[in-house]
Amino acid sequence: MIEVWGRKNSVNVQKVLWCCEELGVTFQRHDAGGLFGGTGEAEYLSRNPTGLVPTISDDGFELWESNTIVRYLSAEYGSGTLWPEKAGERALADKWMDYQLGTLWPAFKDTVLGLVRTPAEQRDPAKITTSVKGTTQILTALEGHLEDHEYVAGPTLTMGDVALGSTIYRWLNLDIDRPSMPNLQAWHARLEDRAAYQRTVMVSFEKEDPAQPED
Ligand SMILES: N[C@@H](CCC(=O)N[C@@H](CS)C(=O)NCC(=O)O)C(=O)O
Repeated sequence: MIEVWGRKNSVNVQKVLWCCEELGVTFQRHDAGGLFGGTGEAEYLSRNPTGLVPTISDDGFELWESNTIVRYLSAEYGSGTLWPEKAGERALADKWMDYQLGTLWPAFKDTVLGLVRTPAEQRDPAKITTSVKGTTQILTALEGHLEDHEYVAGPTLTMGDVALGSTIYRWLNLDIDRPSMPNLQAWHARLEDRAAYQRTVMVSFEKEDPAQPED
């Protein structure tokens, strides 16, 4: 049985939830992080010393870092689907996962934190503008790649797409200056057709209210 710790409106937790749903593995999620707290407690820190979400346990095997979790789950439960068997295709999926975590998110983070997590009166508009512009520039690489690729590593959905989806969903849905990127938008429309994506990523990414009952 897989357990996932993390609030469901987190960009990184959503990768893991979508991955589990695509793979059809049974999992139990526990709220943690953000207003739910719990990530500073000794029990949580013993699983994940960074105090961040997500964390998983797969029958006692504990793991953190969202893209590493997506790689592990894909390898363990999705060989030939989310985990491409051919090394070249797998490397392409890996490359776009690293791009998401190491290039795209660092540029885009200030936009998301500024517009979603920061009250309007405390925002730094210049910081947000710089982030929006930098993100657009970085996304031209993905837009170009998707001109002749249905999914990032080939003709079918892989872990590469899973790592990118929740970030791109935010880029497409936040109130920001956004140039038209038709290839990226067509790719994202393919993700939107997937029930697992609708259930896990196409949900509110606004601040959660722990007082509200879970759906
Ligand atoms: N590189 C880490 C980053 C994890 C991370 O920054 N998680 C954020 C949520 S997206 C977090 O834990 N924020 C504090 C909180 O939610 O309490 C990963 O990909 O798992």
